[in-house]
Amino acid sequence: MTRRWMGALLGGVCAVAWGGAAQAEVFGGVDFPGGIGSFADAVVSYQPGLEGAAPSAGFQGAFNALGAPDYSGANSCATTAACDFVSLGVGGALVLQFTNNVLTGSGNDADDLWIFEIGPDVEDTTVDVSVDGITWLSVGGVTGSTRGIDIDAFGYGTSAAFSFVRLIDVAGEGATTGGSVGADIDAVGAISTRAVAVVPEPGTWALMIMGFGLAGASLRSRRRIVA
Ligand SMILES: [Ca+2]
Ligand SMILES: [Ca+2]
Ligand SMILES: [Ca+2]
Repeated sequence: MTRRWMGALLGGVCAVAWGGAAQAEVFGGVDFPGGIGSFADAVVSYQPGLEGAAPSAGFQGAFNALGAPDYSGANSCATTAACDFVSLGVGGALVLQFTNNVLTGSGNDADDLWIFEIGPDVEDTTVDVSVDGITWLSVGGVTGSTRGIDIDAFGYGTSAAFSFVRLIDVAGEGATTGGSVGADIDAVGAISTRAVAVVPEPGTWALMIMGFGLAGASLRSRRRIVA
Protein backbone atom coordinates (compact mmCIF):
# COMPACT_ATOMS: atom_id res chain seq x y z
CA MET A 1 0.00 0.00 0.00
CA THR A 2 1.49 3.29 -1.01
CA ARG A 3 1.08 6.24 1.28
CA ARG A 4 -0.65 8.11 -1.55
CA TRP A 5 -3.25 5.38 -2.00
CA MET A 6 -3.88 5.17 1.72
CA GLY A 7 -4.24 8.96 1.88
CA ALA A 8 -6.66 9.03 -1.05
CA LEU A 9 -8.85 6.29 0.43
CA LEU A 10 -8.93 7.80 3.90
CA GLY A 11 -9.52 11.24 2.39
CA GLY A 12 -12.53 9.89 0.53
CA VAL A 13 -14.00 8.40 3.70
CA CYS A 14 -13.46 11.64 5.63
CA ALA A 15 -15.01 13.73 2.85
CA VAL A 16 -18.12 11.55 3.03
CA ALA A 17 -18.12 11.92 6.80
CA TRP A 18 -18.69 15.65 6.97
CA GLY A 19 -17.42 17.58 3.96
CA GLY A 20 -15.07 19.88 5.81
CA ALA A 21 -15.37 21.93 8.99
CA ALA A 22 -18.87 22.84 10.10
CA GLN A 23 -19.91 26.32 9.11
CA ALA A 24 -22.92 27.88 10.81
CA GLU A 25 -25.70 28.69 8.41
CA VAL A 26 -29.25 30.03 8.60
CA PHE A 27 -31.99 27.97 6.97
CA GLY A 28 -35.56 29.23 6.90
CA GLY A 29 -34.73 31.83 9.56
CA VAL A 30 -33.29 29.20 11.92
CA ASP A 31 -29.60 29.28 12.87
CA PHE A 32 -27.85 25.94 12.44
CA PRO A 33 -24.37 26.10 14.06
CA GLY A 34 -23.49 22.80 12.36
CA GLY A 35 -24.45 24.13 8.93
CA ILE A 36 -25.50 21.87 6.09
CA GLY A 37 -24.40 18.71 7.91
CA SER A 38 -27.12 19.26 10.54
CA PHE A 39 -29.88 17.75 8.44
CA ALA A 40 -31.24 14.23 8.18
CA ASP A 41 -29.21 12.12 5.74
CA ALA A 42 -31.12 8.91 5.12
CA VAL A 43 -34.64 7.50 5.03
CA VAL A 44 -35.01 4.42 7.22
CA SER A 45 -38.71 3.85 6.61
CA TYR A 46 -41.83 5.59 5.36
CA GLN A 47 -45.36 4.41 5.93
CA PRO A 48 -47.75 6.67 4.00
CA GLY A 49 -50.78 6.86 6.24
CA LEU A 50 -53.59 4.58 7.19
CA GLU A 51 -55.49 2.62 4.59
CA GLY A 52 -57.56 4.96 2.40
CA ALA A 53 -55.87 8.03 3.85
CA ALA A 54 -52.51 7.98 2.09
CA PRO A 55 -51.28 10.94 0.04
CA SER A 56 -51.14 10.82 -3.77
CA ALA A 57 -48.11 9.08 -5.27
CA GLY A 58 -46.22 12.33 -6.06
CA PHE A 59 -46.37 13.33 -2.38
CA GLN A 60 -44.84 10.03 -1.24
CA GLY A 61 -41.18 10.79 -1.95
CA ALA A 62 -39.68 10.25 1.51
CA PHE A 63 -36.26 11.34 0.16
CA ASN A 64 -37.70 14.84 -0.20
CA ALA A 65 -37.35 15.22 3.59
CA LEU A 66 -33.54 14.81 3.44
CA GLY A 67 -30.94 17.55 3.43
CA ALA A 68 -31.50 21.27 3.86
CA PRO A 69 -35.01 22.68 3.39
CA ASP A 70 -35.67 23.40 -0.28
CA TYR A 71 -39.42 23.94 -0.54
CA SER A 72 -39.96 26.49 -3.31
CA GLY A 73 -43.73 26.88 -3.04
CA ALA A 74 -44.05 26.01 -6.72
CA ASN A 75 -44.23 22.24 -6.47
CA SER A 76 -46.49 20.43 -8.86
CA CYS A 77 -45.85 17.14 -7.07
CA ALA A 78 -47.09 15.34 -10.17
CA THR A 79 -44.15 13.04 -9.46
CA THR A 80 -41.95 12.66 -6.39
CA ALA A 81 -39.07 14.18 -8.39
CA ALA A 82 -41.16 17.33 -8.97
CA CYS A 83 -41.90 17.66 -5.25
CA ASP A 84 -39.76 19.17 -2.47
CA PHE A 85 -41.46 17.56 0.51
CA VAL A 86 -43.17 14.37 1.63
CA SER A 87 -46.71 14.10 3.00
CA LEU A 88 -47.21 11.65 5.83
CA GLY A 89 -50.88 10.83 5.21
CA VAL A 90 -53.30 10.33 8.09
CA GLY A 91 -51.41 8.50 10.83
CA GLY A 92 -48.40 8.01 8.54
CA ALA A 93 -44.86 7.60 9.84
CA LEU A 94 -41.43 8.65 8.64
CA VAL A 95 -38.14 7.51 10.18
CA LEU A 96 -35.01 9.47 9.25
CA GLN A 97 -31.38 8.93 10.17
CA PHE A 98 -28.49 11.30 10.74
CA THR A 99 -25.39 9.55 9.41
CA ASN A 100 -22.70 12.25 9.61
CA ASN A 101 -24.01 13.92 12.74
CA VAL A 102 -26.03 13.22 15.87
CA LEU A 103 -28.75 15.20 17.60
CA THR A 104 -27.79 16.42 21.07
CA GLY A 105 -29.28 18.63 23.74
CA SER A 106 -27.98 22.19 24.18
CA GLY A 107 -27.71 22.31 27.97
CA ASN A 108 -30.47 24.92 28.05
CA ASP A 109 -34.04 25.47 26.90
CA ALA A 110 -33.12 26.55 23.37
CA ASP A 111 -34.61 24.47 20.57
CA ASP A 112 -32.46 21.50 19.52
CA LEU A 113 -34.47 19.93 16.72
CA TRP A 114 -36.37 21.73 13.98
CA ILE A 115 -39.07 20.22 11.78
CA PHE A 116 -39.57 22.10 8.54
CA GLU A 117 -43.22 21.48 7.82
CA ILE A 118 -44.57 23.36 4.86
CA GLY A 119 -48.03 24.76 4.13
CA PRO A 120 -50.11 27.33 5.99
CA ASP A 121 -50.91 25.14 9.01
CA VAL A 122 -48.62 23.11 11.20
CA GLU A 123 -50.26 19.71 11.27
CA ASP A 124 -49.78 17.91 14.54
CA THR A 125 -46.97 15.38 14.47
CA THR A 126 -45.52 13.37 17.32
CA VAL A 127 -41.73 13.21 17.45
CA ASP A 128 -39.60 10.41 18.88
CA VAL A 129 -35.83 10.09 18.91
CA SER A 130 -33.59 7.05 19.11
CA VAL A 131 -29.93 6.16 19.48
CA ASP A 132 -30.19 2.83 17.66
CA GLY A 133 -33.43 3.01 15.64
CA ILE A 134 -34.96 0.35 17.89
CA THR A 135 -35.70 1.96 21.24
CA TRP A 136 -37.74 5.14 20.86
CA LEU A 137 -38.02 8.03 23.30
CA SER A 138 -40.77 10.62 23.01
CA VAL A 139 -39.77 14.27 22.79
CA GLY A 140 -43.34 15.48 22.42
CA GLY A 141 -44.28 16.81 19.04
CA VAL A 142 -44.83 19.74 16.77
CA THR A 143 -48.26 21.26 17.25
CA GLY A 144 -49.90 24.59 16.56
CA SER A 145 -47.15 27.01 15.52
CA THR A 146 -44.36 25.06 17.25
CA ARG A 147 -41.79 23.61 14.92
CA GLY A 148 -38.79 23.53 17.25
CA ILE A 149 -38.26 21.04 20.07
CA ASP A 150 -36.11 21.48 23.18
CA ILE A 151 -34.96 17.95 24.01
CA ASP A 152 -33.27 19.09 27.25
CA ALA A 153 -36.83 19.49 28.56
CA PHE A 154 -37.13 15.70 28.21
CA GLY A 155 -33.89 15.05 30.09
CA TYR A 156 -31.47 14.77 27.15
CA GLY A 157 -28.48 17.10 27.48
CA THR A 158 -25.26 17.80 25.61
CA SER A 159 -23.99 14.23 26.01
CA ALA A 160 -27.05 12.80 24.22
CA ALA A 161 -26.37 11.36 20.76
CA PHE A 162 -29.47 10.50 18.77
CA SER A 163 -29.09 9.22 15.21
CA PHE A 164 -32.78 8.62 14.46
CA VAL A 165 -35.92 10.75 14.39
CA ARG A 166 -39.43 9.37 13.91
CA LEU A 167 -42.36 11.56 12.90
CA ILE A 168 -45.91 10.25 13.17
CA ASP A 169 -48.87 12.23 11.87
CA VAL A 170 -51.57 12.64 14.50
CA ALA A 171 -54.66 11.05 12.97
CA GLY A 172 -57.95 12.83 13.60
CA GLU A 173 -56.35 16.27 13.29
CA GLY A 174 -56.26 18.38 10.13
CA ALA A 175 -57.72 17.32 6.79
CA THR A 176 -58.24 13.60 6.24
CA THR A 177 -58.44 13.63 2.46
CA GLY A 178 -56.57 15.31 -0.40
CA GLY A 179 -53.37 14.74 -2.35
CA SER A 180 -51.06 16.06 0.36
CA VAL A 181 -53.01 14.76 3.34
CA GLY A 182 -51.17 14.67 6.67
CA ALA A 183 -48.12 16.61 7.81
CA ASP A 184 -45.91 17.82 4.94
CA ILE A 185 -42.22 17.50 5.78
CA ASP A 186 -39.59 19.43 3.83
CA ALA A 187 -36.61 18.83 6.12
CA VAL A 188 -35.55 17.83 9.63
CA GLY A 189 -32.51 19.49 11.17
CA ALA A 190 -30.53 19.14 14.39
CA ILE A 191 -29.80 22.65 15.68
CA SER A 192 -27.82 21.09 18.52
CA THR A 193 -25.57 18.64 16.79
CA ARG A 194 -22.18 16.99 16.76
CA ALA A 195 -20.38 15.69 13.68
CA VAL A 196 -19.55 11.99 13.70
CA ALA A 197 -17.49 9.80 11.40
CA VAL A 198 -19.55 7.85 8.93
CA VAL A 199 -19.31 4.10 9.29
CA PRO A 200 -19.03 2.86 5.69
CA GLU A 201 -21.73 0.46 4.45
CA PRO A 202 -20.62 -3.17 3.91
CA GLY A 203 -20.53 -2.50 0.14
CA THR A 204 -18.19 0.45 0.65
CA TRP A 205 -15.88 -1.69 2.77
CA ALA A 206 -15.73 -4.25 -0.03
CA LEU A 207 -14.75 -1.53 -2.50
CA MET A 208 -12.09 -0.22 -0.11
CA ILE A 209 -10.63 -3.69 0.39
CA MET A 210 -10.62 -4.15 -3.40
CA GLY A 211 -8.82 -0.78 -3.64
CA PHE A 212 -6.22 -1.90 -1.10
CA GLY A 213 -5.74 -5.15 -3.05
CA LEU A 214 -5.27 -3.31 -6.36
CA ALA A 215 -2.84 -0.87 -4.76
CA GLY A 216 -0.82 -3.77 -3.34
CA ALA A 217 -0.81 -5.59 -6.68
CA SER A 218 0.31 -2.44 -8.52
CA LEU A 219 3.09 -1.88 -5.99
CA ARG A 220 4.26 -5.51 -6.30
CA SER A 221 4.28 -5.38 -10.11
CA ARG A 222 6.18 -2.09 -10.04
CA ARG A 223 8.76 -3.66 -7.70
CA ARG A 224 9.16 -6.53 -10.18
CA ILE A 225 9.77 -4.09 -13.04
CA VAL A 226 12.36 -2.22 -11.00
CA ALA A 227 14.05 -5.52 -10.05
CA1 LIG B 1 -26.52 15.19 8.40
CA1 LIG C 1 -32.22 22.57 24.35
CA1 LIG D 1 -37.16 19.01 1.07
